[in-house]
Amino acid sequence: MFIALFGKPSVGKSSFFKAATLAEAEIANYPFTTLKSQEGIAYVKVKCIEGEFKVKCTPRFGYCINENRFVPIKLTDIPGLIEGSHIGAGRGNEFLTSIASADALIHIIDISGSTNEKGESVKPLSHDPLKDVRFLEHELDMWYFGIMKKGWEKFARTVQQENQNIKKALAKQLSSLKVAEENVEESIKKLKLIHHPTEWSNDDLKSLASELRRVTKPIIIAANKIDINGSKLNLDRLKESFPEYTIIPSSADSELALREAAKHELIEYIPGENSFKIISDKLTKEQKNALEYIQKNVLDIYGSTGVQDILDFAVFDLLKYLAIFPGGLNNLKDSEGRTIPDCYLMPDGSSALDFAFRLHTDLGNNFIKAYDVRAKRVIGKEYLLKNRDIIEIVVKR
Ligand SMILES: Nc1nc2c(ncn2[C@@H]2O[C@H](COP(=O)(O)OP(=O)(O)OP(=O)(O)O)[C@@H](O)[C@H]2O)c(=O)[nH]1
Ligand SMILES: [Mg+2]
Repeated sequence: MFIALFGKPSVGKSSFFKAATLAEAEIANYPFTTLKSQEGIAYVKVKCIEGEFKVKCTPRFGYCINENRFVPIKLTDIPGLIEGSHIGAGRGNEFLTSIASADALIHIIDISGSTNEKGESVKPLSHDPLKDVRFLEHELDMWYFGIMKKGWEKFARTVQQENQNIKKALAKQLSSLKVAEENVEESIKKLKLIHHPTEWSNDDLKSLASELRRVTKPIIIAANKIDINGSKLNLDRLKESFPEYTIIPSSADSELALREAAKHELIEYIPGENSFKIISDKLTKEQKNALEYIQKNVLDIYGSTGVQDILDFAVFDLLKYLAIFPGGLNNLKDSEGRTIPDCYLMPDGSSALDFAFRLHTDLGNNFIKAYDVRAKRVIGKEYLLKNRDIIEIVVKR
Protein backbone atom coordinates (compact mmCIF):
# COMPACT_ATOMS: atom_id res chain seq x y z
CA MET A 1 0.00 0.00 0.00
CA PHE A 2 1.22 3.42 -0.90
CA ILE A 3 0.11 6.86 0.24
CA ALA A 4 1.18 10.09 -1.43
CA LEU A 5 1.27 13.69 -0.26
CA PHE A 6 0.25 16.42 -2.63
CA GLY A 7 -0.60 20.09 -2.54
CA LYS A 8 0.50 23.45 -3.89
CA PRO A 9 4.07 24.63 -3.16
CA SER A 10 5.17 25.60 0.38
CA VAL A 11 2.23 24.17 2.30
CA GLY A 12 4.45 21.82 4.31
CA LYS A 13 4.49 18.56 2.31
CA SER A 14 8.17 17.91 2.93
CA SER A 15 7.83 18.91 6.58
CA PHE A 16 5.04 16.35 6.93
CA PHE A 17 7.10 13.78 5.03
CA LYS A 18 10.19 14.37 7.13
CA ALA A 19 8.21 14.28 10.38
CA ALA A 20 6.58 10.99 9.36
CA THR A 21 9.67 9.26 7.99
CA LEU A 22 12.62 11.12 9.55
CA ALA A 23 14.19 10.82 6.08
CA GLU A 24 16.24 13.76 4.85
CA ALA A 25 14.07 16.27 2.97
CA GLU A 26 14.69 19.87 2.09
CA ILE A 27 12.33 22.34 3.73
CA ALA A 28 12.17 26.08 3.03
CA ASN A 29 9.63 28.88 2.73
CA TYR A 30 9.92 29.41 -1.02
CA PRO A 31 8.03 27.55 -3.77
CA PHE A 32 9.49 24.43 -5.41
CA THR A 33 11.97 23.62 -2.67
CA THR A 34 11.34 19.99 -3.53
CA LEU A 35 12.30 19.26 -7.11
CA LYS A 36 12.01 15.49 -7.22
CA SER A 37 9.53 13.03 -5.79
CA GLN A 38 10.86 11.08 -2.84
CA GLU A 39 9.70 7.87 -1.28
CA GLY A 40 10.10 6.97 2.39
CA ILE A 41 8.79 4.72 5.14
CA ALA A 42 6.15 6.14 7.46
CA TYR A 43 4.26 4.22 10.15
CA VAL A 44 0.67 3.65 11.16
CA LYS A 45 -0.22 3.09 14.77
CA VAL A 46 -1.90 -0.14 15.91
CA LYS A 47 -2.69 -1.23 19.46
CA CYS A 48 -0.22 -4.07 19.91
CA ILE A 49 -1.27 -7.42 21.37
CA GLU A 50 1.80 -7.56 23.64
CA GLY A 51 -0.17 -6.22 26.63
CA GLU A 52 -2.98 -8.68 26.20
CA PHE A 53 -0.49 -11.59 26.29
CA LYS A 54 1.74 -9.99 28.93
CA VAL A 55 4.88 -10.22 26.78
CA LYS A 56 7.22 -7.66 25.20
CA CYS A 57 7.20 -7.75 21.42
CA THR A 58 10.28 -7.55 19.20
CA PRO A 59 9.10 -6.32 15.78
CA ARG A 60 10.99 -7.31 12.65
CA PHE A 61 9.83 -4.14 10.90
CA GLY A 62 8.75 -0.90 12.50
CA TYR A 63 8.80 -0.49 16.29
CA CYS A 64 6.62 -0.62 19.39
CA ILE A 65 6.42 1.74 22.40
CA ASN A 66 4.13 0.83 25.32
CA GLU A 67 1.73 -1.27 23.26
CA ASN A 68 1.76 1.23 20.40
CA ARG A 69 2.88 -0.78 17.43
CA PHE A 70 4.14 1.31 14.49
CA VAL A 71 3.68 -0.61 11.25
CA PRO A 72 5.56 0.56 8.12
CA ILE A 73 3.84 1.91 5.01
CA LYS A 74 5.20 3.64 1.90
CA LEU A 75 4.83 7.43 1.74
CA THR A 76 5.77 9.71 -1.15
CA ASP A 77 6.50 13.43 -1.11
CA ILE A 78 6.12 15.24 -4.40
CA PRO A 79 7.02 18.76 -5.61
CA GLY A 80 4.27 21.37 -5.43
CA LEU A 81 1.43 21.38 -7.95
CA ILE A 82 0.14 24.57 -9.52
CA GLU A 83 -2.62 25.54 -11.89
CA GLY A 84 -1.98 23.74 -15.19
CA SER A 85 0.16 20.99 -13.65
CA HIS A 86 -1.89 18.41 -15.57
CA ILE A 87 -0.75 19.91 -18.88
CA GLY A 88 2.82 20.09 -17.70
CA ALA A 89 3.08 23.51 -15.97
CA GLY A 90 6.03 23.42 -13.57
CA ARG A 91 6.76 19.86 -14.78
CA GLY A 92 3.52 18.92 -13.02
CA ASN A 93 2.80 16.01 -15.30
CA GLU A 94 5.95 14.25 -14.27
CA PHE A 95 5.12 14.76 -10.59
CA LEU A 96 1.60 13.47 -11.07
CA THR A 97 2.95 10.36 -12.77
CA SER A 98 4.93 9.60 -9.61
CA ILE A 99 1.67 9.31 -7.63
CA ALA A 100 -0.23 7.35 -10.30
CA SER A 101 -0.04 4.11 -8.35
CA ALA A 102 -0.92 5.66 -4.96
CA ASP A 103 -3.86 4.07 -3.14
CA ALA A 104 -4.80 7.24 -1.27
CA LEU A 105 -3.72 10.87 -1.18
CA ILE A 106 -3.12 13.31 1.64
CA HIS A 107 -3.89 16.81 0.42
CA ILE A 108 -1.83 19.25 2.45
CA ILE A 109 -3.33 22.71 2.71
CA ASP A 110 -1.84 25.77 4.39
CA ILE A 111 -4.82 26.54 6.63
CA SER A 112 -3.16 29.70 7.96
CA GLY A 113 -3.54 31.27 4.50
CA SER A 114 0.10 32.40 4.42
CA THR A 115 0.92 31.06 0.95
CA ASN A 116 -0.74 32.20 -2.28
CA GLU A 117 -1.73 30.02 -5.31
CA LYS A 118 1.86 29.88 -6.48
CA GLY A 119 3.17 28.95 -3.05
CA GLU A 120 4.72 32.35 -2.38
CA SER A 121 4.80 33.59 1.21
CA VAL A 122 2.10 36.13 2.03
CA LYS A 123 0.76 37.59 5.27
CA PRO A 124 -1.10 34.98 7.38
CA LEU A 125 -4.85 34.88 6.69
CA SER A 126 -4.46 36.84 3.44
CA HIS A 127 -4.96 33.87 1.07
CA ASP A 128 -8.20 31.91 1.31
CA PRO A 129 -7.18 28.23 1.69
CA LEU A 130 -10.69 27.07 0.72
CA LYS A 131 -9.80 27.88 -2.88
CA ASP A 132 -7.01 25.31 -2.86
CA VAL A 133 -9.29 22.30 -2.36
CA ARG A 134 -11.14 22.58 -5.66
CA PHE A 135 -8.27 23.83 -7.77
CA LEU A 136 -6.09 20.85 -6.90
CA GLU A 137 -8.97 18.42 -7.19
CA HIS A 138 -9.46 19.83 -10.69
CA GLU A 139 -5.78 19.27 -11.54
CA LEU A 140 -6.11 15.61 -10.55
CA ASP A 141 -9.33 15.14 -12.50
CA MET A 142 -7.89 16.77 -15.60
CA TRP A 143 -4.80 14.60 -15.33
CA TYR A 144 -7.02 11.49 -15.45
CA PHE A 145 -9.02 13.05 -18.28
CA GLY A 146 -5.82 13.77 -20.26
CA ILE A 147 -4.72 10.14 -20.00
CA MET A 148 -8.16 8.88 -21.08
CA LYS A 149 -8.56 11.39 -23.87
CA LYS A 150 -5.25 10.55 -25.50
CA GLY A 151 -6.11 8.36 -28.50
CA TRP A 152 -9.72 8.06 -27.29
CA GLU A 153 -11.41 8.03 -30.75
CA LYS A 154 -9.21 5.18 -31.95
CA PHE A 155 -9.61 3.33 -28.65
CA ALA A 156 -13.43 3.60 -28.70
CA ARG A 157 -13.58 2.51 -32.36
CA THR A 158 -11.40 -0.54 -31.70
CA VAL A 159 -13.58 -1.49 -28.72
CA GLN A 160 -16.62 -1.27 -31.01
CA GLN A 161 -15.12 -3.09 -34.01
CA GLU A 162 -13.66 -5.90 -31.97
CA ASN A 163 -16.71 -6.08 -29.76
CA GLN A 164 -14.54 -5.72 -26.66
CA ASN A 165 -15.85 -5.28 -23.17
CA ILE A 166 -15.46 -1.55 -22.39
CA LYS A 167 -14.95 -2.20 -18.65
CA LYS A 168 -12.08 -4.57 -19.32
CA ALA A 169 -10.55 -2.43 -22.07
CA LEU A 170 -10.70 0.81 -20.11
CA ALA A 171 -9.43 -0.75 -16.88
CA LYS A 172 -6.51 -2.12 -18.86
CA GLN A 173 -5.81 1.26 -20.41
CA LEU A 174 -5.90 2.94 -16.99
CA SER A 175 -4.19 0.21 -14.98
CA SER A 176 -1.24 2.48 -14.18
CA LEU A 177 -3.71 4.65 -12.22
CA LYS A 178 -4.89 1.57 -10.30
CA VAL A 179 -8.27 1.62 -12.01
CA ALA A 180 -9.94 -1.80 -11.75
CA GLU A 181 -12.78 -3.26 -13.80
CA GLU A 182 -15.28 -2.82 -10.94
CA ASN A 183 -14.36 0.86 -10.72
CA VAL A 184 -15.16 1.38 -14.40
CA GLU A 185 -18.37 -0.64 -14.13
CA GLU A 186 -19.65 1.27 -11.12
CA SER A 187 -18.69 4.66 -12.52
CA ILE A 188 -20.38 4.00 -15.87
CA LYS A 189 -23.50 2.89 -14.01
CA LYS A 190 -23.49 5.88 -11.72
CA LEU A 191 -23.10 8.32 -14.60
CA LYS A 192 -25.68 6.43 -16.70
CA LEU A 193 -23.39 6.29 -19.74
CA ILE A 194 -25.74 4.07 -21.72
CA HIS A 195 -24.48 4.92 -25.22
CA HIS A 196 -21.59 3.21 -26.91
CA PRO A 197 -18.19 4.75 -26.01
CA THR A 198 -17.83 6.05 -29.60
CA GLU A 199 -20.75 8.36 -28.78
CA TRP A 200 -19.50 9.62 -25.43
CA SER A 201 -19.04 13.39 -25.45
CA ASN A 202 -16.07 15.26 -24.03
CA ASP A 203 -18.20 16.10 -21.00
CA ASP A 204 -19.08 12.43 -20.53
CA LEU A 205 -15.39 11.61 -20.58
CA LYS A 206 -14.63 14.38 -18.10
CA SER A 207 -17.30 13.17 -15.70
CA LEU A 208 -16.02 9.62 -15.99
CA ALA A 209 -12.45 10.79 -15.37
CA SER A 210 -13.53 12.66 -12.20
CA GLU A 211 -15.52 9.72 -10.93
CA LEU A 212 -12.67 7.29 -11.52
CA ARG A 213 -10.24 9.69 -9.88
CA ARG A 214 -12.50 10.01 -6.86
CA VAL A 215 -12.76 6.29 -6.29
CA THR A 216 -9.17 5.35 -7.06
CA LYS A 217 -7.48 8.26 -5.30
CA PRO A 218 -9.48 8.92 -2.13
CA ILE A 219 -8.32 12.05 -0.34
CA ILE A 220 -7.95 13.16 3.25
CA ILE A 221 -7.22 16.83 3.89
CA ALA A 222 -4.45 17.89 6.27
CA ALA A 223 -5.18 21.45 7.41
CA ASN A 224 -1.53 22.21 8.07
CA LYS A 225 0.16 25.11 9.91
CA ILE A 226 -2.70 25.05 12.42
CA ASP A 227 -0.20 26.42 14.98
CA ILE A 228 -0.32 29.84 13.29
CA ASN A 229 -2.61 32.28 15.04
CA GLY A 230 -6.01 32.69 13.43
CA SER A 231 -5.98 29.34 11.58
CA LYS A 232 -8.84 27.92 13.66
CA LEU A 233 -11.32 30.21 11.94
CA ASN A 234 -10.24 28.94 8.52
CA LEU A 235 -10.43 25.36 9.75
CA ASP A 236 -14.04 25.82 10.81
CA ARG A 237 -14.91 27.43 7.46
CA LEU A 238 -13.17 24.64 5.57
CA LYS A 239 -15.05 21.94 7.47
CA GLU A 240 -18.33 23.67 6.85
CA SER A 241 -17.71 24.12 3.13
CA PHE A 242 -16.43 20.60 2.44
CA PRO A 243 -18.51 18.16 4.48
CA GLU A 244 -17.65 15.39 1.99
CA TYR A 245 -14.02 15.41 3.19
CA THR A 246 -12.40 14.34 6.40
CA ILE A 247 -10.28 17.28 7.45
CA ILE A 248 -7.71 16.90 10.21
CA PRO A 249 -5.76 19.90 11.53
CA SER A 250 -1.99 19.40 11.61
CA SER A 251 1.25 21.04 12.49
CA ALA A 252 3.95 19.21 10.57
CA ASP A 253 6.55 21.60 11.92
CA SER A 254 5.64 20.71 15.51
CA GLU A 255 5.63 16.97 14.82
CA LEU A 256 9.06 17.25 13.22
CA ALA A 257 10.41 19.13 16.25
CA LEU A 258 8.97 16.53 18.64
CA ARG A 259 10.24 13.52 16.70
CA GLU A 260 13.70 15.00 16.36
CA ALA A 261 13.83 15.87 20.05
CA ALA A 262 12.75 12.30 20.84
CA LYS A 263 15.36 10.89 18.47
CA HIS A 264 18.06 12.87 20.29
CA GLU A 265 16.70 11.63 23.62
CA LEU A 266 15.75 15.09 24.83
CA ILE A 267 12.10 14.12 25.31
CA GLU A 268 9.95 11.02 25.46
CA TYR A 269 7.23 11.26 22.86
CA ILE A 270 4.93 8.71 21.29
CA PRO A 271 3.74 9.94 17.86
CA GLY A 272 0.08 10.87 17.96
CA GLU A 273 -0.05 11.60 21.71
CA ASN A 274 -1.17 14.83 23.34
CA SER A 275 1.93 15.36 25.47
CA PHE A 276 5.63 14.55 25.86
CA LYS A 277 8.05 14.34 28.75
CA ILE A 278 11.35 16.19 29.00
CA ILE A 279 14.01 13.65 29.97
CA SER A 280 17.23 15.62 29.49
CA ASP A 281 18.80 18.61 31.18
CA LYS A 282 20.64 19.55 27.99
CA LEU A 283 17.76 21.53 26.50
CA THR A 284 18.51 25.17 25.73
CA LYS A 285 16.10 27.87 26.82
CA GLU A 286 15.04 28.30 23.19
CA GLN A 287 14.29 24.61 22.82
CA LYS A 288 12.28 24.64 26.02
CA ASN A 289 10.26 27.62 24.81
CA ALA A 290 9.61 25.97 21.45
CA LEU A 291 8.38 22.80 23.15
CA GLU A 292 6.20 24.79 25.51
CA TYR A 293 4.70 26.61 22.55
CA ILE A 294 3.82 23.30 20.86
CA GLN A 295 2.22 21.95 24.03
CA LYS A 296 0.12 25.05 24.57
CA ASN A 297 -0.82 26.00 21.01
CA VAL A 298 -1.12 22.63 19.32
CA LEU A 299 -1.33 19.63 21.66
CA ASP A 300 -3.55 21.22 24.31
CA ILE A 301 -5.97 22.59 21.71
CA TYR A 302 -6.12 19.84 19.07
CA GLY A 303 -5.11 16.76 21.08
CA SER A 304 -2.13 15.94 18.83
CA THR A 305 -0.05 17.40 16.00
CA GLY A 306 -2.34 15.57 13.56
CA VAL A 307 0.42 13.89 11.52
CA GLN A 308 -0.04 10.41 13.00
CA ASP A 309 -3.85 10.69 12.98
CA ILE A 310 -3.82 11.61 9.29
CA LEU A 311 -1.70 8.59 8.33
CA ASP A 312 -3.83 6.29 10.49
CA PHE A 313 -7.03 7.69 9.02
CA ALA A 314 -5.76 7.24 5.45
CA VAL A 315 -4.93 3.57 6.01
CA PHE A 316 -7.64 2.38 8.41
CA ASP A 317 -10.63 4.57 7.51
CA LEU A 318 -10.17 5.80 3.96
CA LEU A 319 -8.66 2.54 2.65
CA LYS A 320 -10.21 0.34 5.36
CA TYR A 321 -7.13 -1.79 5.93
CA LEU A 322 -6.94 -4.30 8.77
CA ALA A 323 -3.92 -4.98 10.97
CA ILE A 324 -3.35 -8.74 11.35
CA PHE A 325 -0.84 -10.46 13.62
CA PRO A 326 0.44 -13.92 12.68
CA GLY A 327 0.78 -16.06 15.80
CA GLY A 328 0.51 -19.59 17.13
CA LEU A 329 -1.94 -21.02 19.65
CA ASN A 330 0.97 -22.09 21.84
CA ASN A 331 3.62 -19.63 20.86
CA LEU A 332 3.93 -16.02 19.74
CA LYS A 333 7.59 -16.36 18.76
CA ASP A 334 9.13 -17.00 15.35
CA SER A 335 11.94 -19.47 14.63
CA GLU A 336 14.52 -16.81 15.47
CA GLY A 337 13.07 -16.15 18.91
CA ARG A 338 11.40 -12.84 18.13
CA THR A 339 8.09 -12.25 19.93
CA ILE A 340 5.09 -11.11 17.80
CA PRO A 341 7.58 -10.31 15.04
CA ASP A 342 5.04 -9.18 12.44
CA CYS A 343 1.92 -7.19 11.89
CA TYR A 344 0.49 -7.19 8.35
CA LEU A 345 -1.85 -4.69 6.75
CA MET A 346 -4.56 -6.44 4.74
CA PRO A 347 -7.41 -4.92 2.69
CA ASP A 348 -10.88 -5.17 4.18
CA GLY A 349 -12.66 -8.28 2.90
CA SER A 350 -9.50 -10.43 3.05
CA SER A 351 -9.98 -14.03 4.12
CA ALA A 352 -7.84 -16.41 6.17
CA LEU A 353 -6.68 -17.93 2.88
CA ASP A 354 -5.68 -14.48 1.52
CA PHE A 355 -3.64 -14.02 4.67
CA ALA A 356 -1.94 -17.40 4.19
CA PHE A 357 -0.95 -16.39 0.66
CA ARG A 358 0.26 -13.03 1.94
CA LEU A 359 2.60 -14.81 4.38
CA HIS A 360 3.91 -17.25 1.78
CA THR A 361 2.64 -18.88 -1.43
CA ASP A 362 3.37 -22.30 0.08
CA LEU A 363 1.16 -21.53 3.08
CA GLY A 364 -1.63 -20.57 0.69
CA ASN A 365 -1.24 -23.62 -1.53
CA ASN A 366 -1.05 -26.08 1.37
CA PHE A 367 -3.68 -24.46 3.56
CA ILE A 368 -5.71 -26.91 5.66
CA LYS A 369 -7.25 -24.72 8.33
CA ALA A 370 -6.44 -21.73 10.50
CA TYR A 371 -6.88 -20.71 14.13
CA ASP A 372 -8.30 -17.56 15.54
CA VAL A 373 -5.68 -17.50 18.28
CA ARG A 374 -7.50 -15.08 20.57
CA ALA A 375 -10.73 -17.11 20.57
CA LYS A 376 -8.76 -20.39 20.41
CA ARG A 377 -11.01 -21.73 17.67
CA VAL A 378 -10.63 -23.27 14.24
CA ILE A 379 -11.54 -21.12 11.25
CA GLY A 380 -11.83 -22.03 7.57
CA LYS A 381 -10.27 -20.47 4.53
CA GLU A 382 -13.29 -18.23 3.91
CA TYR A 383 -13.15 -16.66 7.38
CA LEU A 384 -13.16 -12.88 6.95
CA LEU A 385 -10.38 -11.21 8.90
CA LYS A 386 -11.14 -8.61 11.56
CA ASN A 387 -8.89 -5.80 12.68
CA ARG A 388 -6.22 -6.99 15.17
CA ASP A 389 -6.96 -10.66 14.62
CA ILE A 390 -4.20 -13.09 15.55
CA ILE A 391 -4.09 -15.93 13.04
CA GLU A 392 -2.26 -19.24 12.87
CA ILE A 393 -2.20 -21.07 9.55
CA VAL A 394 -2.06 -24.88 9.54
CA VAL A 395 -0.68 -26.51 6.38
CA LYS A 396 -0.36 -30.01 4.88
CA ARG A 397 2.99 -31.61 5.60
N1 LIG B 1 4.10 27.40 11.21
C1 LIG B 1 4.27 26.30 10.48
N2 LIG B 1 5.08 26.28 9.43
C2 LIG B 1 5.21 25.15 8.72
C3 LIG B 1 4.49 23.96 9.04
N3 LIG B 1 4.81 23.01 8.15
C4 LIG B 1 5.70 23.55 7.31
N4 LIG B 1 5.95 24.86 7.64
C5 LIG B 1 6.87 25.80 6.97
O1 LIG B 1 6.39 26.04 5.66
C6 LIG B 1 7.50 26.22 4.76
C7 LIG B 1 7.38 25.26 3.60
O2 LIG B 1 7.55 23.96 4.09
P1 LIG B 1 7.94 22.72 3.15
O3 LIG B 1 7.80 21.49 3.98
O4 LIG B 1 9.24 22.94 2.47
O5 LIG B 1 6.74 22.82 2.09
P2 LIG B 1 6.48 21.99 0.73
O6 LIG B 1 5.03 21.88 0.61
O7 LIG B 1 7.28 20.74 0.74
O8 LIG B 1 7.03 23.00 -0.36
P3 LIG B 1 7.58 22.70 -1.87
O9 LIG B 1 8.53 21.58 -1.81
O10 LIG B 1 8.21 23.98 -2.25
O11 LIG B 1 6.35 22.39 -2.66
C8 LIG B 1 8.77 26.02 5.61
O12 LIG B 1 9.23 27.29 6.02
C9 LIG B 1 8.26 25.21 6.79
O13 LIG B 1 9.04 25.38 7.96
C10 LIG B 1 3.61 24.01 10.18
O14 LIG B 1 2.95 23.03 10.54
N5 LIG B 1 3.54 25.19 10.86
MG1 LIG C 1 8.71 20.06 -0.50
